[in-house]
Amino acid sequence: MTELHFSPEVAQAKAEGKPLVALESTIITHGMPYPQNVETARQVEDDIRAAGAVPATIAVIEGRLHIGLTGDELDALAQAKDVLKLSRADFAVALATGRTGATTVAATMIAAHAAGIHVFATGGIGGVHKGAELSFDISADLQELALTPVTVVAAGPKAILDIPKTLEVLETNGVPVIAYGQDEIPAFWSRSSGLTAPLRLDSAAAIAAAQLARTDLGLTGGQLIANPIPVADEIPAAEMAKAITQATAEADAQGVSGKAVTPFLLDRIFHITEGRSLVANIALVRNNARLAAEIAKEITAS
Ligand code: PSU
Ligand code: MN
Repeated sequence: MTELHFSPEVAQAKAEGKPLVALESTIITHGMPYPQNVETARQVEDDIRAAGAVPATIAVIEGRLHIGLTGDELDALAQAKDVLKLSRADFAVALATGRTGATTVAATMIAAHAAGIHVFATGGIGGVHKGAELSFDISADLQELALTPVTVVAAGPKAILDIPKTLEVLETNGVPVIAYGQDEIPAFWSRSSGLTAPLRLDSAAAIAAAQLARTDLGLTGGQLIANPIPVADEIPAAEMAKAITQATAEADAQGVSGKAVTPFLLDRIFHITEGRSLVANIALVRNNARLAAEIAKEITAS
């Protein structure tokens, strides 16, 4: 069996029954530039601690599955070259061959579940890409939500995706998509998408109770919580649309495909918006971490 390597902080939290929040590492290696990536990772961990829970950043380092990273491990990963981007399909091969890889939402859910962690905070999940009817590019994150019982807090589907198709696939797979505190599904950089969310809940306690009710029913799978970006940090959808259109056209023109699509688009949008997209991204991840901590505390208390 694959051994889990717990950081001292996470090992202690587990021994004491403290609430834990999992964090992914692809956002660090493939989602943000250095040094903002490591600064954000540390800040998000601190936000979770300040809220009374314990962060567990997950990554594969030289074939070992780490649940919680030390400060040095985080620094090294944030600057490392040739880090794999691991999803369900390649996770086990990376472990078996001693590689270093960052975990996507799908792989982080698998690892969190193996470690007994029920709640996970990130920025954005993968979804159905625009043009998927031709490319078939649908993130493995969506089926993972249907399989693995972890509540994932994100800021709603990013507009680089086809949001209506993403919601359809989630519905087909029986994944509850729950907007937090509003009727509309938020769209990552902006609070509004123009689409009503399939479900709405208004408290961390209700979100925790819903996950526990799934387990009681014997249902596999988790929940997607769509937490709107704070008002002060949002970028109106119309403003982002131009950057997204340009980035998507560049990806098409350069024939970018497969795993490279999401990191390519995020990097191009960062440059086209002159860094504004990143400022909003950091604010929403921190906001998601705080809500995830509250949900984890509710689950621990129940
Ligand atoms: N969306 C973001 N930032 C990210 C990602 C998605 O806004 O960093 C990362 C996550 O790790 C997610 C992965 O699980 O990209 C999805 O990649 P793909 O579309 O190749 O499945
Ligand atoms: Mn893909």
